[in-house]
Amino acid sequence: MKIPKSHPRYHSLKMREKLVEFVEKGVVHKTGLIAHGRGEAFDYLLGEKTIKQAERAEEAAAAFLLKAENPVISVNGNTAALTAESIVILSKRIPAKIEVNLFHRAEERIRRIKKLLEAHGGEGILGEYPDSKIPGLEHDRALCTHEGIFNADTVLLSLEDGDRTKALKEMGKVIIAIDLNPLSRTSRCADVTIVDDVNRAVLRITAFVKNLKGKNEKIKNLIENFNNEENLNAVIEYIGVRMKELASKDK
Ligand code: PTJ
Repeated sequence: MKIPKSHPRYHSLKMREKLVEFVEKGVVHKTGLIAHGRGEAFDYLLGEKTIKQAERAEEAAAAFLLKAENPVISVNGNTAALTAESIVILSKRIPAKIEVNLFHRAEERIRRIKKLLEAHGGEGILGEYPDSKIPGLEHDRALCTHEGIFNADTVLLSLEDGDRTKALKEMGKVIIAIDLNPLSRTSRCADVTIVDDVNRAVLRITAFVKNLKGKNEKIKNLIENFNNEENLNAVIEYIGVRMKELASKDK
């Protein structure tokens, strides 16, 4: 079905189509559609836009990524399908390594995601040949590379499972999470939680990286002044106020 550009939910419907296409291509796991649906519901509550609390977290994320010695961007099926091109641009601008790290690990899917990132100019994509394990996690979810996620001091992850986020945090890493659900375990345990759609978030982090590069004093201040708990609580409050406003409009 051709979606007309005038449709009020054009972007949202296009994203759904893209995800279905990438399930068929073997990039997105079929449960990725369910995960996306949950994200959409939260995005709807936010008004399908980047709110100022998200922007604050995006700027702090850029500061942490620029300060890091070995920053790694962890990419799964959904993130690859939705943002392959902008993830590659971000990785080059920081610069940061990219590692494919899956919840439902399957070798063929890792190769497909790697190819997709390479088609957008990605180089040295890690994840296909893991040689390390994230401690405290069972099964293949723990597999990672020493050069990448295992040795990273800062990890940018998106649409991530709470157990792995917690395990990475316990390894002492700075965790930057993109997650539309401000209540998820990942959101609660990250150092910087960006409650925004992954597409919008990656583009904004990239713009902030460009602006902040070389401004060490500003980077230091942003890192020192960012409080994730406060920012997340402000997001929840924002949703609450918005719901009340919408409810009173209908009366
Ligand atoms: O490709 P794999 O095997 O690594 O699997 C990836 C999925 C996403 C299937 C897997 O990690 C998973 O099941 O994730 P969860 O536990 O459902 O968590 C996904 C989180 O991302 C939820 O809190 C959603 O609200 C959020 N989310 C969904 N879509 C978006 C999003 N956050 C930002 N942008 C989105 N577009």
